[in-house]
Amino acid sequence: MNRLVVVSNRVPLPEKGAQAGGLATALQPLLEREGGVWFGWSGTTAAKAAEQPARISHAGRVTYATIDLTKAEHDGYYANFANGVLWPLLHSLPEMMRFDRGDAETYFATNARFADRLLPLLQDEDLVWVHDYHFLPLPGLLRERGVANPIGFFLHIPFPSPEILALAPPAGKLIAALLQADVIGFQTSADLGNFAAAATTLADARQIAAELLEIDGRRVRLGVFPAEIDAPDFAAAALRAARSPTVERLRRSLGGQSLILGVDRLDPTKGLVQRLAGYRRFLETEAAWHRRVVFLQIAPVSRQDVASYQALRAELSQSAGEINSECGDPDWTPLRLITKGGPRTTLAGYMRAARVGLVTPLRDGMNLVAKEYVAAQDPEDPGVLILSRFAGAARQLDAALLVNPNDPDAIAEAITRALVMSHRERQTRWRAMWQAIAENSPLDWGFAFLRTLRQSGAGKPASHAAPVIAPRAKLPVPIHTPSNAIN
Ligand code: GDG
Repeated sequence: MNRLVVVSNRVPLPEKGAQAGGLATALQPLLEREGGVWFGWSGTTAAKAAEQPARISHAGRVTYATIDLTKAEHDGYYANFANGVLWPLLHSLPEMMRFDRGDAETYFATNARFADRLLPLLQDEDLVWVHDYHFLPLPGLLRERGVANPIGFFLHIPFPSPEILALAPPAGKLIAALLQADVIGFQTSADLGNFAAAATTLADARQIAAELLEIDGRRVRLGVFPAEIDAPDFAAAALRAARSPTVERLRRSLGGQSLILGVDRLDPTKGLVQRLAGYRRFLETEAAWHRRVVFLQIAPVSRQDVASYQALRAELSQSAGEINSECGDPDWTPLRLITKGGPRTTLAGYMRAARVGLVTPLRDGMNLVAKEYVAAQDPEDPGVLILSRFAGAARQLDAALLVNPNDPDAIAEAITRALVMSHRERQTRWRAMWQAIAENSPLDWGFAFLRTLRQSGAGKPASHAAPVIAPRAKLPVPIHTPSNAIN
């Protein structure tokens, strides 16, 4: 096996401990088993850009290589462009986008600095696997620096229609640079289809087969690789955790009430505001369930250096306070909103204790929490998953109660339906979902991608002769956006 070099914005440095987030959940098992280099941001901002090479540390078979960001890079590349423009657009939430040309320039320049720092770490036989929206232009920037290794790219989040992506002025330039990868992977076939449409309309690619593009005489393979969890392993962890003092304490605190559970990074795409509205509607319309249910929403704070995330935190706290003060009673608090994270194994135990798993993102690449909730259930007495139809996971978990997350009434109705569902229906639905996830694992996911990358015939220098991005190129003028882009 060739050495694997993974590039992702955040690197789960062992000394920083476990962090909430799907990318690490998906990738860590592969790196730990196969070994390799994990390169990205240290999570630290420094006063000025250091010229020295990436900082190296080792744990097990993994070499971690990280660089600090300057304050300006952090703001322009990470907070404003990656999280303020690309994250909402790729989730088809354009009204949340805040574009500034200077941020876009910093995004490209910071990607170039990552490329410069990665270059000396690369060896001829390495497979380079770049992850997520922080690094859309990195494949092009690496080619421009003469990197001929196979380069794969995986997008963990959804890909929108070209009309929505085109709302970001540098959309065409981003796609052109990304097309310098040999394999580009997506969570669902819908994401892949949207990307193919963007590649042919916003860049000069030609689609020559369902999963094959051609550009400048090179072929770019596309593929669908749904991110997975190790379901049997998570089930075993949930069973163990269910007997732990922490989970036992939660159970005692419920005093026989049914637990409804949500676990999400505190992020606008996770539909938390709409979810609380749905729960409130349930409380308003189902007085018979008062004192018989408790909704625990665990929402570890995320990206608190981004202003819109701080605003969301405040908004959620306010709605939670209103629900408890207006729908609760002196002897009953219907909602517990916790913004602290916890060990993943404890979460597994909570999931097992929950009668209802409420997973209602407005849009989500996959949503591993949905799969974890299924895996955590007691097969003899499983709970019910309520899942947004706009999560990638809904394609595999179609036996969940699928809802439109924008519709509080639909969420309220699904909660009632879940609470009264017969034992038999719960088991039938759960078995179908378990079958959909039990055979897969994050290792299979990683190997499937890397197999495709190795087989793509990538890495031949002749095929990557022409640079696509001139260093410090000026941003192109905004491309034409169809007038019916979003109504
Ligand atoms: C991105 C995409 C895609 C949650 N709280 C804690 C904690 N978690 C763990 C969960 C789960 C993971 O974090 C979250 O994964 P998701 O997939 O649900 O969501 P994102 O973080 O948005 O992930 C997503 C994913 O990448 C993988 O490709 O599915 O669409 O957005 O594993 O259990 N873990 C710990 N403490 C917590 O408090 N340790």
